[in-house]
Amino acid sequence: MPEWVFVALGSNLGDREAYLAFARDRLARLPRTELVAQSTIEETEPLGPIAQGPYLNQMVLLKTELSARELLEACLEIERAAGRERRVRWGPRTLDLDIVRYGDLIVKESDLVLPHPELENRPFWQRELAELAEYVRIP
Ligand code: A4P
Ligand code: MG
Repeated sequence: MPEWVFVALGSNLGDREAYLAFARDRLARLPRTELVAQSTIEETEPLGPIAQGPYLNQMVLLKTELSARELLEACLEIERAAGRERRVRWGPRTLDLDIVRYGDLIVKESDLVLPHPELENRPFWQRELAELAEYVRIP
């Protein structure tokens, strides 16, 4: 059974629009996965303790038969392909992909937490989720 999944895209380095477009394209091409809808792109002030430039944020709705862990691996691979370097936590990045919700799945592992724990602190994620919610239909 495919699952409805919300993935957050963020970029605050380089050609931010292009990195988001790259991520959408790569997510849409994943096996057993359909990109159903995308939210509007928002420019947001950086959250967290690190001085850095503003972000472009966007959310996409996927319908996928990949497991949460397979999707996480795919997201990390797409970040690497976008030249992402992991230096400081919450630091500037060409591309960040976060799985915000994977259906109703609840996970609390060291390398995967679902729903994403920052959801309640990020009004822009909540707005984007609300925008996409109308596309979720029982198959
Ligand atoms: N990980 C655990 N749960 C998840 C999940 N649900 N989705 C693990 C994706 N990854 C998950 O991430 C570290 C590890 O988190 C991953 O390897 C994965 O196993 P990372 O991307 O290397 O580190 P990070 O992004 O620096 O930290 P983190 O905790 O993911 O932070 P966020 O939430 O990504 O925040 N300001 C604005 N305005 N907009 C933003 O989008 N983003 C951040 C980064 C900071 N400030 C921001 C924004
Ligand atoms: Mg992240």
